[in-house]
Amino acid sequence: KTAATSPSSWSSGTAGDRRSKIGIVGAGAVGSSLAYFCQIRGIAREIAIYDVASEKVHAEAADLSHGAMFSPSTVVSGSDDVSVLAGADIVVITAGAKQKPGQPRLELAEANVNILRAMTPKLLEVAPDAVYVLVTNPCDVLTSVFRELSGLPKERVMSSGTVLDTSRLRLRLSEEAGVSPTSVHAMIVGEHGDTEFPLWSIANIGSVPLLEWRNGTGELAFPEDVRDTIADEVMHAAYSVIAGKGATNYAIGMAGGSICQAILSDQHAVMPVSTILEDYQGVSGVALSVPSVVGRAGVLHQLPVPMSDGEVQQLHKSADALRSSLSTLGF
Ligand code: 6V0
Repeated sequence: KTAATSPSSWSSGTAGDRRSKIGIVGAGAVGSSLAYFCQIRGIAREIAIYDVASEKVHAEAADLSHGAMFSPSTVVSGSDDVSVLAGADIVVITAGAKQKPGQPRLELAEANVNILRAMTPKLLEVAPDAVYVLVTNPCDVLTSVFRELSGLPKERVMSSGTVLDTSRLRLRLSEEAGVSPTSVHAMIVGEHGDTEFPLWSIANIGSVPLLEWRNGTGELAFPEDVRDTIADEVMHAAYSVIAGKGATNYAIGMAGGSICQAILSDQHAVMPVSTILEDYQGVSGVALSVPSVVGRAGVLHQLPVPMSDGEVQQLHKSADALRSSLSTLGF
């Protein structure tokens, strides 16, 4: 049974490709926030949500649909039948167990791999041409696993990776520098998790190299100890939000929705999404976030940005962490 609501007869927004369909697996905190962001931005003509929890998915779709008068016209459907995702251009996977307070993301891996293994054949049957975006944690591990289970081309399998962490980093830097987060060009790369790291060596604020940015009294604003503190705060930001409210959902919903928009609008936006690397700074065969160009076909290519020797070492450390998790899981 599918709950669907007709769109209003007039559309006020054309922020994305309005003939398109976004499928979301999981109507939990993350899936429903992502749907909300896509709806109010008018990113797609249709948003379909699939979840095994029948009452929940119908209720979320109905609640979103009831905002029809206040958002660009979008059909929102929800079902416990996977066929609701039929013909989706993008499928975002948010289903699965989530991090408990203090729990490392990799501990979630086994349960979420099993969920993914069970649903992959059904997803490929109903949405064979979709670009797949993994949000469920550990998202880099699941990206590698889904690529192997699905056999899809690697450009069509990505994860939100460190896109959210990058937004957190830009917020912190913008607070320190007193400029908009959109004027901060800095990225977290590597694993979405404990080995992630900022690419400090090429970060800039309004075209000024971050390492040369000075505060009001003329002192360097971001010496090593300040950078280390900020990197640590960003890496642990999720833990304090989870401790306070049991989930992180709004910012990841916006991050995932922005990836959908970059895909459907063929933006060629540079984002640190995670895809399987092939000889990127000497790393191959695991999914990690690096600056990547995102468009209609998925990850169009990865940017060969300059990295310091230390940053290359950190990328290899992330790759080692991923390889060890994948081998523990039998991949
Ligand atoms: P939630 O609110 O518990 O929702 C999960 C949903 O998945 C529930 O509604 C379940 O019914 C549904 N579900 C479970 N099994 C299946 C299945 N087999 N088929 C369909 N639906 C199923 O969790 P929440 O939405 O908070 O988090 C979802 C996932 O996102 C977790 O793994 C989080 O760790 C992860 N996050 C990833 C982030 C990232 O940056 N990559 C950020 C935040 C959360």
